[in-house]
Amino acid sequence: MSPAEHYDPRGLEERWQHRWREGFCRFAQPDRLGLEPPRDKYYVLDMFPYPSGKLHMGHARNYAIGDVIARYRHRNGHTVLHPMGWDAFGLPAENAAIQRDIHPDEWTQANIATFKEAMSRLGIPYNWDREVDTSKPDYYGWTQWIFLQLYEMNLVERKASPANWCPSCQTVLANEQVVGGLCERCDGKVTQKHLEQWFFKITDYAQELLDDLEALPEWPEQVRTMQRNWIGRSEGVEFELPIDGLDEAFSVFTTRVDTVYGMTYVVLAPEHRLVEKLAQGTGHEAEVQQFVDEVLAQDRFLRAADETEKVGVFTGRYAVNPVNGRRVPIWVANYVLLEYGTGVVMAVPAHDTRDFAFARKYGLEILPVIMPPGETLTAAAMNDAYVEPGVMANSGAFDGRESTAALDDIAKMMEREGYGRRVINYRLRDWCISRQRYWGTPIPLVHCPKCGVVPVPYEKLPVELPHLVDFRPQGISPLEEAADWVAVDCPRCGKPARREVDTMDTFVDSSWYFLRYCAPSAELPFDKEQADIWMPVDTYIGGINHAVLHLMYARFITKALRDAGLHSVDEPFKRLFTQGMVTLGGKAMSKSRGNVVGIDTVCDKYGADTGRIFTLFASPPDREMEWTEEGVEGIYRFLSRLWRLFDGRWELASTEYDPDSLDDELKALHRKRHAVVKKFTKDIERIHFNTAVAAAMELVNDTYGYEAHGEVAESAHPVVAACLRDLVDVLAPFAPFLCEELNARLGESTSVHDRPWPTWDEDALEADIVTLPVQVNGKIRGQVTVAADADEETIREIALADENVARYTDGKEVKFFKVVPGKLVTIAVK
Ligand code: ANZ
Ligand code: ZN
Repeated sequence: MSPAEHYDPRGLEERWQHRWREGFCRFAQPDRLGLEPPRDKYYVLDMFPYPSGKLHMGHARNYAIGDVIARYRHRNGHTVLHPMGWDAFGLPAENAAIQRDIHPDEWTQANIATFKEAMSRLGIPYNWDREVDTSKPDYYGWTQWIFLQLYEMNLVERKASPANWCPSCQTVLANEQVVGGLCERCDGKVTQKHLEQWFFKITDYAQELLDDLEALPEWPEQVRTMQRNWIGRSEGVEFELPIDGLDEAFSVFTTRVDTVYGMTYVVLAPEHRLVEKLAQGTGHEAEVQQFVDEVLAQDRFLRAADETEKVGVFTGRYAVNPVNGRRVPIWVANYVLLEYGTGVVMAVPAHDTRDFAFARKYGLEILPVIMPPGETLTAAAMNDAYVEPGVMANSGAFDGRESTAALDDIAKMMEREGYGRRVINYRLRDWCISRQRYWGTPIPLVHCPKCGVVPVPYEKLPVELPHLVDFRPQGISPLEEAADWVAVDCPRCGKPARREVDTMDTFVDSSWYFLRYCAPSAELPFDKEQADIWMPVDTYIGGINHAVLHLMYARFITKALRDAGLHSVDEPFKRLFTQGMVTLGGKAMSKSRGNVVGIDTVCDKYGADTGRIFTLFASPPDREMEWTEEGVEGIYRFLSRLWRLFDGRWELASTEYDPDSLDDELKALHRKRHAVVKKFTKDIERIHFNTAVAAAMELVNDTYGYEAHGEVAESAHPVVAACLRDLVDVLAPFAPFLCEELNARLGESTSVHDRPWPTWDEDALEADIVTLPVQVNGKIRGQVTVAADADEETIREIALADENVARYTDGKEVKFFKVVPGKLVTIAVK
């Protein structure tokens, strides 16, 4: 035996890094895809990072998940695409650059270099020949190209609208970027600002975006639900209400037209165009104006929140309920939003919780029109709204009808009489894509005094971002400062005109990068034929924080580009996997919190393999995992133990043996190794890596166990040799460096990472030993392990001799003894 060598991850990992790069491993070649069309493609995609700050173990976990899947698929004969790139534009880079007083481009490129280095230390062989950098003209020129396509398709619109404005970031935000009234980026309070903005008409795709969620069974249900809620489809009725004494009418949107006879007042959003006119001449003008001003100064998001107190004011006017001619007072209240439905609500306090609270507060009438089965509600006795269906009352010809059944008939009546119709409403709003920031894709449009808005011709793309020295936000777009750049001849009439100075939301950049990766092209944003081969992404891995934003936008852009004829897939991501956070001290690792463990630190101390396995083993990959020093050390010890198991017998004897000729102990080992291969196969497919690794640990233990009292020989027993070989095989995607080393030392001359994935023998798994729980007088008291074909007599003997069982049976008379084969032993004693 050779003297024991220590497991030295540093030297070993560096050595393999080198050899792989030199061509030893096919999978490690960055240009491995070549030009051949893939036979059985598999597209693994990790959400690309903002190259800001340093990579930490939270990132490492994300990328390790993708790498395990990629390696596994490659070894199963797939042509695997696993690309990486940089979401390089955007606020994080810009803010960081401002802080350090360097240019965002310089800052970004420096980070990209660091990120790449860290990824290579982790041993992740991305298809670097497909790398994208969204801040480079050869990428953002195509983002502009796509903008122009959407413009031609009438999916781009300029709207003056109250925009979400973040005073601290000095920019407009999309609704999706405002969380509970705060800026998603800086947590600052968001205000409203009236601005002309560019929008993508994502609402044109609302129904398809909703319907196609059904075609995504491999997405987490939670994410699909969040998307469904964000789209917020509701079916209802819109009908007109004439205004008493005014030649005006407005419409209301309701999902509960069955309650229409119970409307006792109506409520307008404070921003509604008719508010001022309604109050005119009623003597309520001043009061209404003051109320509106107050509400508009309030936060638009908190305004409608459940916890917010509902406040309002009477306009002095009345509307007429078209179904029964009743006059009802018109109010203005904070809880009605202009952007939803028609911005007017028919209030039915008896059956709507918000309306109920409001009516009680202001002494407005409450009229129950839906009765719980067998009950009669009276306004005075009600403590809250009755929101369930029931039997209609106080509803004219509909009295006595079941409310859910009558709903449709009331809608039909309104349609017949010409003042109402059935409509579908969506909560989804159009996507505001303009930003008053520097570090983004310039919007390829020109404003001409004569021709209006003129798109930049395709052949003039890219519209390059000028290199600005002072790019700090000033409330207007910093690009305004680049006078030479702004001044341009109108592409249509040739006269002096001005470039659009807003840049695009970076979510536009990330809404199509997966298409560029799989089908790079010099003539188009991506090649159609290649895109149709590679798309959809088979597994997409990223954070749950993108459940609505990025994933909704990417789905929309994919559909729009399909409709532009650029490719033919409906959905970009077949399976979505949302990984859990890595926490330190119970909080998600983050640079801003300062609780990060850097990849370099871990690689220096323990090696990449230990870091990778720890992040994948400590908990299921979709759950949080807490980074602990003891935990990493545990994994390091495991890998050292694995190393020692191989040590001294690098030249293994044969792994051939006849399973029928094995003694019990070797047979158990034989069963175990097949079970482990099966477990890894199934668990990698389900992304349950932690249980797979646990099974490998057991096999290591069992092998040591056999060795401890088995024959210690110069060359291992073929079953042990086969165990070692299996361990190398199945752990290779997790610990690529160490397994490559062990594989080489076993005498293999080719890379384990290019070897076919091992198979298992289902027959080997059949246990011929069973463990049966033993019940005494109805309670489980112990268990017995017996041969699967043991007879009742044998089982009885073993069961009664078991010390746990004996505690309840000793000295007592056995009245009853029964074996349910393979399941249970039942004993009754007295
Ligand atoms: C009368 C009614 C009676 C309502 C009742 C509900 C219960 P979803 O399901 O989310 O689409 N609504 C309509 N427009 C609104 C606006 N701009 N701001 C605030 N609330 C508005 O919600 C539809 C319901 O929300 C509508 O149905 C309307 O109240 C209210 F027993 O009409 B309902
Ligand atoms: Zn012009």
